[in-house]
Parts: sequence; C-alpha cells; structure tokens
Amino acid sequence: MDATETTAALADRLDTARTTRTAVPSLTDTHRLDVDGAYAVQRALVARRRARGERLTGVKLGFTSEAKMAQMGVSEVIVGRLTDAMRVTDDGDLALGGLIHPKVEPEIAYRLGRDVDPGDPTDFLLAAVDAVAPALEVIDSRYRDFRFTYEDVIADNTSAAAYVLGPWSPPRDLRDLKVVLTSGIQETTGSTSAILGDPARALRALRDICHRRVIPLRAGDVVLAGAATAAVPLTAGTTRAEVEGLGAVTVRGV
Ligand code: OOG
Ligand code: MG
Repeated sequence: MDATETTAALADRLDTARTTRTAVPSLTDTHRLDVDGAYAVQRALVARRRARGERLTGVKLGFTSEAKMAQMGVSEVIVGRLTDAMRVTDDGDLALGGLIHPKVEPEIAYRLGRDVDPGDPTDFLLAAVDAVAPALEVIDSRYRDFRFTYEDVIADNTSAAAYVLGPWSPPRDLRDLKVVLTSGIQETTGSTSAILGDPARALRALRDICHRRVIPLRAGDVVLAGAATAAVPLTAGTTRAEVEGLGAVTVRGV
C-alpha cells in the first residue's frame, strides 16, 4: 500500500470503530505512523464525517494540562476537530449506548468573533475571542482501554466524541479559577491554571498548530482549551462542571 492508501485504510478503521462502537488496537502496533501521518489520518477521518453531512464547528486542544499528560503518558499539545453532530445542548441527554467507554472532562470554551489567519504572527487569537463559557468535553477513544501512542490519539481526532457548552459571557481573564466536576457522588476539583498555566496560552499554542497543520480558524468557531482535571468515566445520570465566575454546564448520561 502507498501512503495515501494506508491513510484511507487507517481512517476507515477508526471510523468503523466509532460507528460500530468496537474499540480497536493501537494503529502503531502494526503501522509506522509519524505526527504528519497521524494528522493526515485525522483529516481523512473528519472528511468521512463531513461527507455524511456533518459541519465543522471548531477545534479542541488536548493535553494542555499536567493532569491529562500524566494520565495519558504524553507531553505535547494536540488538536482535533469538532462537528455539529458532537454538540449536546446544555442540560441535554447523551446516549451512553452510542459510545464505547466515554469519559468526561471540565473545560473552558472560547468563541471566535471573526476569522483568524493562523499564519499571521500579529493576529492574536485572544483578540478575536468574543465570548467564553464553561464546557464539558466527552472523550471516547476508539482504542481499547484508552491505550494509545501520541500519534494514535491524533489520528483518532484526539478522542473527540461530544461537547456541551454552558452560558456564554464576555471575554475575561480566566487565570486561577476554581473548577469543580461533579459526577454522581464523585467530585473532582481543579483550576483553570492547570491549562498551561493560563487558558489563554492554549490559544497561542493552538494558533501555531493550526498554522502547521493548515487548520482554518473561522468566525463562530468554538475552541475547547483542554481539560482542567483528569477525565472521569461518564456514567448514567448528571455530570456537572462549574467554573468560578463563569457558571455551570450539565450533561445527562442516559
Ligand atoms: C485525548 C484527549 C485529550 C484533553 O482535554 O486533554 C483531551 C484523550 O485523553 O483521550 O481532550
Ligand atoms: Mg478535552
């Protein structure tokens, strides 16, 4: 197989894993995949979703916190794509039966008020943000037991499965805000400082990756800045994230 065929075959494997809810072994068990190759598989995977009518709604960052890096054994920020099919309304239901082994993380969402050129070093992403919100991200690795390499997880669109946005408010300093994730009787506490010291730094990292990976940043796009705590299993019932001063966001696993 040449590189293009391999990319298509690996994207098909991950696409089928998701649609049939069957986890697969790490791609890198059997294929040599570098970071460029991994983003090529991600593009092909997202293209399959778009071909079925899904619309891109934004981007997400992964591994922007120490807790996540430690939990997953990786050390560099990654980017994935969000689509309208992943969006769950605040306080809405999410069918657990449609997922493999979902986990949930508390996040911060930024909304872009205008297009940004990732190649222009004078165009600051933060300056384009017109609103911020508390968010929940549901991740659902298509790999068995969430076991993957850095390249694997990029190929798998960074485990993206669903996201929920709380109320938008005007942009503000988001450093050092307390974050509480409540799921059943389990409570996990963190801080927005866990996100690269300041979630605004995630935006800087994002612009660089989008430039390198030729990912456009458009007006209306949502940016998930990455988890503020380690992820916890998403179970039936209510999961809620509260970010100090920003409000709360809820999802119901059904
Ligand atoms: C990859 C996704 C990481 C985050 O917020 O750090 C991520 C994974 O942990 O499966 O979304
Ligand atoms: Mg996340």
